[in-house]
Amino acid sequence: MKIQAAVCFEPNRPLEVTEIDLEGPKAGEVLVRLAATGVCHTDAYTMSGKDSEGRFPVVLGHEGAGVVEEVGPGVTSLQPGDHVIPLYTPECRQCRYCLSGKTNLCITLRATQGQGVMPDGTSRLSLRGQKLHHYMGTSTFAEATVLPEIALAKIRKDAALEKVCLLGCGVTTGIGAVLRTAKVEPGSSVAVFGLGGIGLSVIQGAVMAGAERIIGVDLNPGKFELARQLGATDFLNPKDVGDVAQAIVDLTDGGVDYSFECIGNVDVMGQALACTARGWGTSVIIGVAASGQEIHARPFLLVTGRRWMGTAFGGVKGRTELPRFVDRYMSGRIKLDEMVTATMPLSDINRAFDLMHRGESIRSVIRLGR
Ligand code: NAD
Ligand code: AHE
Ligand code: ZN
Repeated sequence: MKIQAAVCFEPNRPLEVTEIDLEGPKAGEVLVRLAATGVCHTDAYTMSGKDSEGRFPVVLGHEGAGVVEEVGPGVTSLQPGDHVIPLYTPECRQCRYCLSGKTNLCITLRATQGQGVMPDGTSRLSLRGQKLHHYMGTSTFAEATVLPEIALAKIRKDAALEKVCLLGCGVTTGIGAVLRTAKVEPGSSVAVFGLGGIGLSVIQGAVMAGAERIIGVDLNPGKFELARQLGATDFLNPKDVGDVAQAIVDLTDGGVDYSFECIGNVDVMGQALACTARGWGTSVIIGVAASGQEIHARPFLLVTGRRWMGTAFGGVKGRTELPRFVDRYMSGRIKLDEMVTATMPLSDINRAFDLMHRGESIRSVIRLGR
């Protein structure tokens, strides 16, 4: 079928919105008519050429929501008309990782996903006969996409797809990092480095966990007001303090209980560890750093009882847990509307990246329905 999609032909080149071909679903696959997609910093990261798994030409996008249009042979859990959120972290419920009870990092699709192809090694996307790569197994910057059944979370039909698309990455990642990965306890102190879509969602999670003090850190003071509305209690601009980690240690009588790096800056990751409390402080890396970069810290920080962790998709198992995240949005406990700072058609998608790079958006949502 012919669909409109935003194609990234090579790194650092604006996306081109054009008509492409989408092949129908094969065995175990599902064709989804996308209604909306958010734009996440990880899309910009891959566009920058710094992602070692970046494959071009490609249809980017991984924060979508839509409606099942067709299912391939053998698909049993979904049918046309179902509302779904694509999952870049699938859930096969059969692999060693799914069965471990310890992680959300299903392995079943990981290798082919990283190569930009479907599990059978081929692509469903092409332009005038030229193969286009899939991205993160989702390719949501398009009117429709094809995914394996195990990479779709079925959700209730009364939730606005233009909002719950944010649960396909940013908001789930931030909230999950707090509740699933760090397991923040009531009364805790928390520092959040970077107040974009991820950092603000960490703040939401920290409020849900009952954290008492939530310190937001960002170079852009324009991010502080929404952070305050969502529950941050203190703010620090690294430009105003010599040593951010020391400033947080001083503010909290020795360091925070938990910190979260939501930028992708390896130096800040070190600061985020250093600002946690001796004995139990836990720092969680969420930001994605460019290929080849490394983190550094004095081992003494770990010897003296701090823990350094990381998280992907907030440790959340999408098929099992996303329906409850949608329920929490519908009952007002998860804020999505506040996170959407711009909504635009696919033809304007490059503006979404401009807004992100200028620090003028939290999440832009691209409307994909005709
Ligand atoms: P964003 O661009 O919306 O927000 C980043 C924020 O960091 C901005 O507000 C910016 O002003 C701030 N910032 C930049 N440099 C800073 C510094 N040195 N000190 C303080 N603040 C600084 O990005 P986002 O969409 O929120 O994504 C954040 C990071 O999380 C990215 O690296 C993204 O790739 C990653 N991410 C990871 C996962 C995961 O599963 N681990 C999921 C989604 C996104
Ligand atoms: N290809 C990248 C991997 C980047 C990465 O860590 N991605 C996160 C999701 S970011 C969503 O916005 C993730 O899920 N990681 C786990 C995984 O298996 O990829 C690189 O840097 O090589
Ligand atoms: Zn993302």
